[in-house]
Amino acid sequence: MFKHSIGKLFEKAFEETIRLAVTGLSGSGKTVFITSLINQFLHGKPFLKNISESDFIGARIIGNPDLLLREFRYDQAIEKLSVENPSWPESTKGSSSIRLAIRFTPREGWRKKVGGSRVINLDIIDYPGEWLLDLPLLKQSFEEWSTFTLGKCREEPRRTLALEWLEYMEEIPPHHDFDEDKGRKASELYTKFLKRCRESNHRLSFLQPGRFILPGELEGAPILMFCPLSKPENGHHDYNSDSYYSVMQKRYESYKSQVVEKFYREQFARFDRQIVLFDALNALNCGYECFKDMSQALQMIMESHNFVKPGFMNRLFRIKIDRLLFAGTKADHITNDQHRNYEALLKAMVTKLDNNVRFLDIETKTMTVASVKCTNTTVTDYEGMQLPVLVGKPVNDKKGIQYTGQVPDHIPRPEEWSNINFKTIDFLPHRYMDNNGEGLPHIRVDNVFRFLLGDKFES
Ligand SMILES: Nc1nc2c(ncn2[C@@H]2O[C@H](COP(=O)(O)OP(=O)(O)OP(=O)(O)O)[C@@H](O)[C@H]2O)c(=O)[nH]1
Ligand SMILES: [Mg+2]
Repeated sequence: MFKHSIGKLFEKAFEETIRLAVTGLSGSGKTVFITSLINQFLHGKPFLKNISESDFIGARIIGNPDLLLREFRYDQAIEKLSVENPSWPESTKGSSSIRLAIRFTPREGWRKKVGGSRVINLDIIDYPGEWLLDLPLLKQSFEEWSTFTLGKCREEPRRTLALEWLEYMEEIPPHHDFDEDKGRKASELYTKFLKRCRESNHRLSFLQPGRFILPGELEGAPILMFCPLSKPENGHHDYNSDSYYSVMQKRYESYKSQVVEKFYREQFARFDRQIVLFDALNALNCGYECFKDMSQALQMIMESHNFVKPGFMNRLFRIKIDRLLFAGTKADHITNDQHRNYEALLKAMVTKLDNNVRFLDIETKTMTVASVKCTNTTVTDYEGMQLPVLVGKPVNDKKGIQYTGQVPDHIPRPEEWSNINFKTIDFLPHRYMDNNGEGLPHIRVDNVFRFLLGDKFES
């Protein structure tokens, strides 16, 4: 009895909260991943038993830990997967969070000796990877950012996609007095250009500022009304504080301090662990430009974790993240024999970047996962050859059997792209039936858990 109440006391005193951030570019699979992770916990015994020494007792959702964020709607996502004709959860905007309380009895350590169980509050925060692409702005003046962005717009495919915006900008001499309507139109056309980049066949990822595409609560706010602008030429030294250039410069600086810096200080700096999801298979599908652009975006995302490095960033904020996982998603879009190549490709992408970015005190890893497995691999006879193929329910295609080809095991060189015989398609999820007590089918979500959180459940 006495041991029990002491145990309760200690349990409360040592209740731990861990903030796990889940990020990735739009469509990378954040919502589906979080849904699967929560679902595995709620059906936790088999999921946890084989990944930690702890004695799992149970887990439950206890709402939203962050009053400033929307709640992550697990109930809606699982409902979509559970109905007769299941579909994927809707695309989400901005960030959201949810808290899971996980109760377990540690098998080791001094806490075990005082008896009772332990509770870990796992706060999962879903936020757009696009917002991490804004970090470099903190180091760039308006002039530098404008020069960099306008330079990128001189190259295809951006050049064509930016045409409407660039033509309009010819009507806006930077040294002229700012006109609110024209300024708004300029920023709207710039936003349209960014969205076009993302939605075109090229599916570009390196798009700044991130809030222009995913404004969250800032939709329509004047702080988002600016765009890159050339500095007035030499003959126009007389531009004043009411000119287009000056006004947009001021808004850019406000965006940096009131949006970008605020996000890093108030959210990012409080994360304990982070997973960055990216759909490298889709980038491969879309070709060289898309893949190159995604790699560049990934580099920016990696750099945003590098604050512990002494220097400029260190003065702004220090981050707590000590484990960081780069996960290639939708591994069920390829046949089993290609998983090794997918893994190697991801490793190559991250290692290449890792050479440029030193992670001090952050343990990093790459992994390929399928949060919700929708396919199986089988072998079929094709012109006398035994071909591995996927069997599942394709989204837009009646044919249930798909040959996806070879995933390159390295970053393809520009001249190799024409030889890539790889194509993935989207699949629908199978109906999820909760009544057999099992979690959603997945590939390696347990490994993700083990790397990101396993240590927290040991003692
Ligand atoms: N086959 C398969 N498809 C997946 C998986 N995860 C995500 N998808 C597909 O990818 C799409 C996007 O997944 P989401 O989880 O909504 O992606 P997101 O990152 O939350 O996207 P936004 O909310 O738009 O930022 C889904 O609608 C599915 O089509 C997976 O594990 N397997
Ligand atoms: Mg989402």
